[in-house]
Amino acid sequence: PSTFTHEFNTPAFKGKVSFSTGLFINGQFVDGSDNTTIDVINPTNGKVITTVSEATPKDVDIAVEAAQKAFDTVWGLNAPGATRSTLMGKLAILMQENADELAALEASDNGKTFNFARNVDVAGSIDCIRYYAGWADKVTGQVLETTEAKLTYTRHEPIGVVGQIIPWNFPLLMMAWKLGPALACGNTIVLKPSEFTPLTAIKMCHLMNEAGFPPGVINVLTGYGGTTGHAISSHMKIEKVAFTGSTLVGRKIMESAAKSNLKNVTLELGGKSPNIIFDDADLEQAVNWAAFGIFFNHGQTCCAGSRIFVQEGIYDEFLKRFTEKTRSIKVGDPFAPDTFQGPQVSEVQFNRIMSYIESGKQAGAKVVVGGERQGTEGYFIQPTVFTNVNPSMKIVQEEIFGPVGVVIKFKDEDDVIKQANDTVYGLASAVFTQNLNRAINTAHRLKAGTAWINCVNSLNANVPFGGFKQSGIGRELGEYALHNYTSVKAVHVNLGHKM
Ligand code: TXE
Repeated sequence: PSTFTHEFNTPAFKGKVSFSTGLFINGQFVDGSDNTTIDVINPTNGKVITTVSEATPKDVDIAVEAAQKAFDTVWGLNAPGATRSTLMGKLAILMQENADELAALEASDNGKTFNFARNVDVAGSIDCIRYYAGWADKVTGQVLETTEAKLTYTRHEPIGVVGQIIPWNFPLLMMAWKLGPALACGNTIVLKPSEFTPLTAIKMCHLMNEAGFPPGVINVLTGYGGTTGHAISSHMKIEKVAFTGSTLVGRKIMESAAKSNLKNVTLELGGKSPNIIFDDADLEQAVNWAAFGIFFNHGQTCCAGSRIFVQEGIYDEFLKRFTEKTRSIKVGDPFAPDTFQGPQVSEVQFNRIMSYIESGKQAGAKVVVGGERQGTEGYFIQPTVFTNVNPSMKIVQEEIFGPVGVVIKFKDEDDVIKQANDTVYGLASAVFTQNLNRAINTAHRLKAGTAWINCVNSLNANVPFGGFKQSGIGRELGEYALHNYTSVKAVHVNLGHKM
């Protein structure tokens, strides 16, 4: 397999990084069976950073076999929870020791800033692995009282080999969200990172070997969605698939699962989350959070607060301040210390977002700030705010997944709840007000898996995350995510009932 070698010499991180970029199967780095590779692109300039091996459906078969063998011999019911917990704890420590390198890799192929990568993605991933390390020896069933002639209990058994397909917006974090609960429950894994951002996933394989995970417990296949991803979701020997990505592909995953072995499916999909700002909100805070809500991670956040609803009494003042705030956002080199927003992840995404901006302009919406590409090289886009929109516009209904927000005026609580819930999505929502009753009533009436009050984009490893409606099925994080990775067996023991 090829090797990625790079000498980082940035203000944030200096040092030589070098590792093999093969497929990770059975604890080894190997070439894909067709010997083909995928170019990894630097989104600041469109140039190739390195190549990684491309997995074929045959490689998926090989990885599944390795994962099954590991499940049957050294993992699953053969590895006590304490053993799994210890290994996961070691992995968290190694991630901590390699945090700067992981952040530099994340910034390189994703384009997010080194600072956010280090303080959000890497830090959150370490928290997540550590949190689930704590669960590994606490996954238990229940004893259920039935009759005195019976002992009845449940076992929460690991499912077996699970498939996990993740996106490019938070490459390491999404990997951690997937690995954590699956490993804690004793499953073995075949994971596919996004073809756009494979570097941190491969680095993690080196760390997992160093931590001492037995070969085959975790297998990572870099490959494309339509081939490698499809081979995972339609595999007859994979009993469960977990996916984060677009709603379009989420449907395909369910279809492949239904057409193959009816594998269990969990999905974390898109969103068009409302951010509601009432007249009595702390205006400065509301402006700051609203900007963070839509522009954090360049808008490439499934829970991005992309529809900003502002009550009529403060609408003009909010818009003035929000426009100023948006204008002040520093777009540029991900490794520069004061950059807030780097390039979008890929040319495809760049073009998609620019065409949404164009469609907003064509439909008669008003650009109050931004609305253009930034610079002439790389995939940079100006933070953009639209007003004068109506509910039928694509920019109001569809997930743009870029630094583009719409600001919409509303009258009162009933009006805004109706507008906010007028979407096929239901991932997240936010409310800004200093009135406690209004805050909680609104949060309860919104149809979304998360409701933030006076904050946005706030996540914790022990708090569940996931969508209502077309934003997904199942919950990640917290104790809730463990349910995705166990099969519940009911055991009935006869204590003396005679026939
Ligand atoms: O996502 P895809 P794309 C949304 C966002 C974005 C849009 C398109 O709106 O603009 O999706 O992004 C794998 N079988 N989100 O096209 O294709 C693919 O290789 C199995 C929201 O990049 O869904 C990658 O690993 N797998 C989102 C993963 O699916 C397939 C995060 C996600 O890619 C496959 C990303 C197939 N047929 C995008 N086709 C979120 N919820 O956070 C692709 N893949």
